[in-house]
Formats: sequence, C-alpha cells, structure tokens
Amino acid sequence: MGQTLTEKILDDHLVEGELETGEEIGIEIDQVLTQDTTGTMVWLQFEAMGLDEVQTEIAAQYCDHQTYQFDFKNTDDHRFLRSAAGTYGAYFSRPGNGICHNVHRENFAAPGKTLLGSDSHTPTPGGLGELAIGAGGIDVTVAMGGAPYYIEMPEIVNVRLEGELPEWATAKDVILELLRRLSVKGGVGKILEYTGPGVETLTAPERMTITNMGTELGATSSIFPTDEQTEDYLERVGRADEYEELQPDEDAEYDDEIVVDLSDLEPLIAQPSMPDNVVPVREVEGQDVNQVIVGSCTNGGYEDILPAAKMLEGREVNKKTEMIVAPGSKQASEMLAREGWVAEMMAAGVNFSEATCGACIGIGHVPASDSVSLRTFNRNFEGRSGIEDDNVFLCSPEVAAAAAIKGEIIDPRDLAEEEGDLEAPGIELPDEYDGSKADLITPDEAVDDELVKGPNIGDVPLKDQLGSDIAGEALLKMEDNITTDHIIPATQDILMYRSNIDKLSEFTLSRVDDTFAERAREADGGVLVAGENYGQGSSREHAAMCPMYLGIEAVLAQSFARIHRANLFNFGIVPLTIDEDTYADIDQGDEVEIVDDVYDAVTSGQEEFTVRVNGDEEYTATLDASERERDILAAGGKLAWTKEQAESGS
Ligand code: MIC
Ligand code: SF4
Repeated sequence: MGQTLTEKILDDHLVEGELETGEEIGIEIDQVLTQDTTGTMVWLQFEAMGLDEVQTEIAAQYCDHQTYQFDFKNTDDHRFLRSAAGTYGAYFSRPGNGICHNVHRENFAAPGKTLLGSDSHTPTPGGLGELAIGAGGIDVTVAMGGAPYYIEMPEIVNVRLEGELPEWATAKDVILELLRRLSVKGGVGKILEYTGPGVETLTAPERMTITNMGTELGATSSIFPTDEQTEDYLERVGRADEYEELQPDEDAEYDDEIVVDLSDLEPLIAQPSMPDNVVPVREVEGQDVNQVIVGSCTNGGYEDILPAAKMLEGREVNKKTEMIVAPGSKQASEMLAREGWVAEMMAAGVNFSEATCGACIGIGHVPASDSVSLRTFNRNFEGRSGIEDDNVFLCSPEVAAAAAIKGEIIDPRDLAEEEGDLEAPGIELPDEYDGSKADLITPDEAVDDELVKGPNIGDVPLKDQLGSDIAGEALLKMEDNITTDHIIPATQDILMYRSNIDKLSEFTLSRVDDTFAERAREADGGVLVAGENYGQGSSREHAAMCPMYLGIEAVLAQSFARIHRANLFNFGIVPLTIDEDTYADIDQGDEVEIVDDVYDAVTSGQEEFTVRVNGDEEYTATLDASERERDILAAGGKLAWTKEQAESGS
C-alpha cells in the first residue's frame, strides 16, 4: 500500500513504534524553535536537566511576543534568552526581528524536515512540506537535547483542494471555511494533508496561512506536498538548494477525506469570539469598525500586507477607523519600506508597528470598549485582545483593508462595485526576499557563553512523585472549549511573569473566576472539572505548571486538547476523561475522591478509575495513556522522569 506524505516523513524519522493510528511513535526532530514567552522555561529546564549543548540541526530562539519591553522583566527575559542561545548553541533572533513562524519560514523551514516548537502555530512551515508540530516547552527541551519526540500516531486526513480561488477570495478563506465546517475541535488527533489540483494554484505563503491556522482546528499538524511553487519560494528566499520534491504515493490511503472547491469560496469572517464562528462577510456587512489590524503569524508576511497596501493606494483610512499594520517580520517591513509602500500606507492613515505578536495577545492596540476590531489574526478568544468584552473578528487582509476604507464591515466585492476603480490585488511575491539578517545571531556569532539571570528569572517548579490518594474539592467547573488563555492569560501585565511561576500562578484561571488562585492555595489540593476540548489554543505549559504549583492534582474533562493534555502529564497532573452525565452530575464545590490507589493504578496500566463524589455517588473516569506517559505521571512530571532516566542510564 502506498504512503501518504506524512507517513513518508514520519517513516524517515521513526526511531520507535509503528505507523499505526493511535500507536505511540518516537520520531527524530531535525529543527526546534522557541519564543520568548515559552523559551525561558525551555532553557531553565535545559539547564536543570544538566544538558550542555543543542543536538538538533537547527535550534532557534525568537523574541517576538513581548518585544515592546515595557518592563525590565521583559528585557531581562530577552537578555537571559540571548545568553542561553549563546551558551548552548542556538540561533538568537533579536526582539523586533519578527514573529517566530515568519522568521523561521524565511530562514530555516525546509521540505522533509521535522520541526518541534514551543508555540502552537509551529505547523506553519507545513506549507513548505516540513512536518512541524507544536508542543509544550519541556518536550522541546528534551528534543533539543537529542531525544526523540513521542506522539500518538494521528489520523491522516486528505483535504482535497479543487478549482481555483476566485477574485477577492484568499487562502484565509480556505482555512476559515474548514473552521466553519469542522469547528475548533474538528482537527484534534489529526494531521491534515492537502492534495488535489487546487494545490498548485496556491503560492507557498498562501499555503502557510492555511497550515498556520490548522492549529485553530486543533490539528496536530497540516502539510502540503512540494512542487514548483515550493521551489519558487525557496529560490526567492535564497535557499533553492534545500528544495526536495515530496508527494504522497498515488495509492496512498487516508483515514478520511474532505473536499474543498476553491472556486466556491467567497470572503469569510470569524465573528467574536471563536475562530470557528465563521460566516460570509456579506452576512455581517454594515457594522461600524473602530479598528483594523493587518499582521500576525497568519497574515503578516510581505505578500499579506502588499494587497492591503495596493487597495489603499490613492485612498484613505476612513475617519471612523484606526488601521494598524504589524508585519510578521522585520524583513517584510524592510522590503515594504524600500519599495515605498510603508510611506504610501502611512500617507493613507496607517499606523506602522514593529514586527511583533503584540496586539494578537493583548499587548498594545487594545480595542476600545464596546467596539468592533477586524484583525487578520488566527485567534479571537474572548478577552485575548486585552479587554474582557471584546468584539474581535478574523478575516483576510483584503477584507480588513476594505473595512478600513469603508469604516464598516463590507465584502470587498461590494466595495469594489461602490468604488468603481478598486481592483482585486491578488497575490504577488517579491523577486527576492532580501531583508537584512543583522538581527539573527548565528551560534558562531554568539556574544555570551554563560547564563545571565535577572531577578525575575525564577526556578523551574518541581512536584513530588505521584501519591496514592487524590481527594479534594472540585475547585472550578468549566464549560466546553476552555482555552489556555482562560487558564493563564497572556496580556501585558501577566506575560512578564512567564519566568516567575510563583507570581504567575496568582493569575491562574482568573479569567474564569478571580478567586480561584487564592482558593486553590488555601485548599492545597483539589481537582478541576471541564467539558470538551479543555486547554485548546496555545502550547503554553504554564497552563499546566501553574495549576500544579497551586496543588491541582487531577483534571476531569470530557476531552482534552492535544498539547495541553501532554503538558498535564509533563507537570504531573492526572488528566481523566469523564462522560457527559458524569460532567453534569459534578458541581463546583463537591468533594471528589479517586477511590483507587492512584500511584498503583497509574503504573499498572489501569484505565478505569472510580471517582466518588461527596462520599457517596460513584462514577467512572478514564485514563487513556501510554506506558511512557504513565511513567512520567508517576515520576511527578517530565523533568523528574528525564532525570531518573539519565541516572538509570536508559
Ligand atoms: C498564542 O498565540 O496563544 C501564543 C501566545 O503564541 C502561544 C504561546 C504562548 O503562550 O507563549 C501559543 O500559541 O502557543
Ligand atoms: Fe504570536 Fe499571535 Fe502568532 Fe501566537 S498566534 S505566535 S501570539 S502572532
């Protein structure tokens, strides 16, 4: 039987297991990336494990999330990260050089390689045929130390693209259409592999908008085959020699198939406050727009900003609206500046930001109360913009620019008709991506050879070995689709404590209940209860680390998001699955007790656990875990387990 492209790359990198859906496999990782808000823990854990040198072909430390450095704590983090990259042999991308995914695709992403990154949008280079997966920080640490990455073999879904995008429909609309159809949990446990005649009609950057936002579907990864478009892009970024042709076998078998006819697509928009709340733009036309932002790792490339710039040429941003362009990389800013587009856009009323995540995680450009903000980003979870009751819509740069011109949400096709002379800009790649590399410090150019830790850089929190009893209050009962932004928000006042868990844990679940952290500390133990897809969104391991630090021992949820589930194991919290009826019966404040000897049950491979509620009713909860995951839990988390492994020489 023929192989899918995913299977071919996995086969090439397989060090343990077999490529059978649901089986645990260990794969070799060629490249790792980390960023500033997850990277400090990555390196602190690297140090705590006693590792002394990066072992992967490429390791890159980007500084992109908190580049405004409005507090010395951010700058100290960056100073520490530069010292860690220098000391251990990683590339260091200075603050302001751009978002990890954009800078990585420009400099390192290559067909056939594997990439593991401590950021959920790591799958972006799947658009170039790289198999890229997002993970918690400690998984990246361990891979960077040369160990395999373990994962349950996902289902492989064939997303067959047919036809060609009509005018004004874009790559963003392809992924919004998938979100509309499949929802934010539709991709959990799956890798989406794109095939079909529509593939060759999309340039590599367009493909990367799609693979980037596969994360919003909960997918493990998304990947495109490689072809002339891939080769063309690699040539333009000056890395033609890294091209390799990669296609699935003709008789490859997939677990499922979805067909998207590109020619049926029209401009779409995700309404507040979930990326899958998608409707045609025409359905929401006419709403006043206070703010428009073009940028982020989804649509912050040169090719994303250029269409907006072309649409604004000879026009102005409406007086009702503020428009901000935040390029994904300094290279994009530099090229647009040299070509005169930055000046054109400024003259039209655009405010230019440095290349950063910024507004995407509530750092700067916080929307006004009770106002509409249209953004080309990938996420619009409630409160993520920095204001609790926000109204953030997600759309393509074309739809964003149309709204900026009109001052209202409008389908660009309708704006074109109104304006008469507004042409669809289409997609255009530069002849050469020729931005300066001054901000990317290679391992050979490193300026530090020892770690520099400011006062905000704390220690890695540790947990004891798993005990026999888990009993305590259900401290919080939550609904479906709780995001890591709910668990540990990322806004500016909180982000600076990513290296200081004692302080950061004060904000745990504050977005759901601001008394939670205090109650958890007082209770010194307890469990969380949640609905479906608990922990969706980011890779931030702090969303497991902080509850662990506050004494949470187990999470009982109807289902878990992939990366967060792994993070719970990594920090010694038992993730138990419960059914809908059990969920309905447990109330916040109930006393929950696991009747089994937890340590024995976890280590002996027991799957069903008995949960007693209020000393009376009994329910069944399931631990669906591999032997390795059980060992990690038993050890009290991945750091302790890795150390144990090293000491026993295995
Ligand atoms: C996000 O988009 O939520 C982030 C901020 O990039 C996170 C990483 C983090 O929390 O530091 C992600 O996606 O993993
Ligand atoms: Fe940055 Fe937003 Fe992309 Fe996360 S989703 S990496 S915060 S731009």
